[in-house]
Amino acid sequence: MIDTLNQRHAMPGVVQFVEGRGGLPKAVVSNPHAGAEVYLHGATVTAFQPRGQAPVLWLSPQALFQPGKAIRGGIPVCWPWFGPHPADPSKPQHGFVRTMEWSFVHAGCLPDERTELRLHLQDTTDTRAMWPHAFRLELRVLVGRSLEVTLTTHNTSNHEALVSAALHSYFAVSDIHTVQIDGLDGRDYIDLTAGRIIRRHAGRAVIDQEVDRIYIGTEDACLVRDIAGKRILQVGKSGSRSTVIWNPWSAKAAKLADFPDDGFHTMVCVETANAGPDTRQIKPGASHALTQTIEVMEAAV
Ligand code: TA6
Repeated sequence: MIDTLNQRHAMPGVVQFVEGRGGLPKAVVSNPHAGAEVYLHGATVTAFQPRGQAPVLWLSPQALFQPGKAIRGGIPVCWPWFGPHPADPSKPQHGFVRTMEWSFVHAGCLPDERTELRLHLQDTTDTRAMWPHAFRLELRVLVGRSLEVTLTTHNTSNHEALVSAALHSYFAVSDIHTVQIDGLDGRDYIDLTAGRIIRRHAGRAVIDQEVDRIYIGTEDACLVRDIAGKRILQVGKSGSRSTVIWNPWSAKAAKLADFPDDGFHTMVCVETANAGPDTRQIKPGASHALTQTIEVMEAAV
């Protein structure tokens, strides 16, 4: 598999394929702007590090790199439903594509020396048993000073499809106690720590307990101010009307086998999504693109 991937897609000095953790194949990108890594498992971006910066994405040291398990960290792809299945709790949380092996279809270099990777996935007998639609998914990753990730859904079936989805990004922060998140002021959110009641957010978001919120009807970028880390992460988006904020805090972190008990101190999820009332109806033959763009701002925090 690795040899075939390198024969077809490697770009000497820029893109190469290696056996990653658990022996799973991953693409390793190195260009003048940044380094990055993408596993074919779940099409999961697990690393992004602009030159001269600390790693931007958080990856659990206890993450499981094995069939059927989602990678804990990086940018898991939640699709075709976000959270528990709306009607059948026996179906996997966050859909089924983050645990499937995607096909790597393209690696290329843009004129500005950004690196473009594309991965595809389409329906199978197993997926149709869980979700009765034909589909083709593409994940495109653009590695530059910023990281641009686009999940495009192609509804190749002959009937409308309801899709909720998320680019479930885990960001590395120096100290969660000094993190502030801008961009959510005045927005309503579904509070999953309080029985999904809807609250209205005012001001900056701080994380001082378990936080699990789906902000709805928002197309705004977020700024993750990592005061202790002396940097700001800008999380921009398009094709998305929901933003999810999550930190498990201590009790829930202790219950997650693939999450260190103290891991909540150095991560926060800011997810570009369409969930709840923002679920998308995709007509037969139509497509929808969900994009998250991550950039380290040079400005002082
Ligand atoms: O991103 C928020 C959330 O839906 C939380 O409720 C929590 O379950 C998190 O996703 C992680 O889910 P996972 O299935 O990856 O453990």
